[in-house]
Amino acid sequence: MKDMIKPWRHVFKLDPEKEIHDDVLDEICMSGTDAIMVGGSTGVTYENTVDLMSRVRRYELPCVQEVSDLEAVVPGFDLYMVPMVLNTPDPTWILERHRQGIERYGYMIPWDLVVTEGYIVLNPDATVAKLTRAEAQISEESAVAYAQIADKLMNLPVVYLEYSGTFGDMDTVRTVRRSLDNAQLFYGGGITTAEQAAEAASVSDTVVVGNVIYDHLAQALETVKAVKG
Ligand code: 1GP
Repeated sequence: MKDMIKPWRHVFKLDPEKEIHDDVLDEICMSGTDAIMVGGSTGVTYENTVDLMSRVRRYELPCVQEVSDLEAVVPGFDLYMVPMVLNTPDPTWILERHRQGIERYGYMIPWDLVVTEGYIVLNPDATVAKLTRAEAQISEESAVAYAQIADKLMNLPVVYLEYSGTFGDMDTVRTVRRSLDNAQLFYGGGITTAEQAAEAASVSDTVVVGNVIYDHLAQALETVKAVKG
């Protein structure tokens, strides 16, 4: 089951806090993207997540939850992507939330559906950077070192370079990817055009497209072909 992410080249990330009209959701789910990821940094609740999941479930494509709040974990997703933010000095976002979740709900966690993401947050202005107090202004060498902690020391299946809200430094993304042996590299952040999507796809394994869905749907849809050819 966890291996289902391996062939993914393009993923749309939907924020349960944001309204999305049925017609827009239809275009997103029928776009040819490889999967829908449901998640956001703030305002994610059980109710808005159930609502969005059940609407996406009408389509055949995989639908996964990126877990950011314990109270909002909803049964019925294909997989649960669990971030560990590596570049924060605050253990809350590396271990503590995870410990609390396992202590409270461990008996019902479907471990075979859990995929851990080694998150490296690289846009200091992103909500996730502020929330987790990530040290986002780091050198390329540090980003590579964090990625290698995830890949080589922790054996995490996914390294996620999170530039949420701004288009990232593609040289850094390329260098990080070259430093990985096994982890799958997800890139997310600031993709608003087909060109950016193609560029990000050329230096990462999986491209995540978020906000542009809500701002410029037509451009969001173009990113699918740009990534998948
Ligand atoms: C956010 O990485 C994703 O978690 C995508 O970022 O919303 O900037 O596209 P954008």
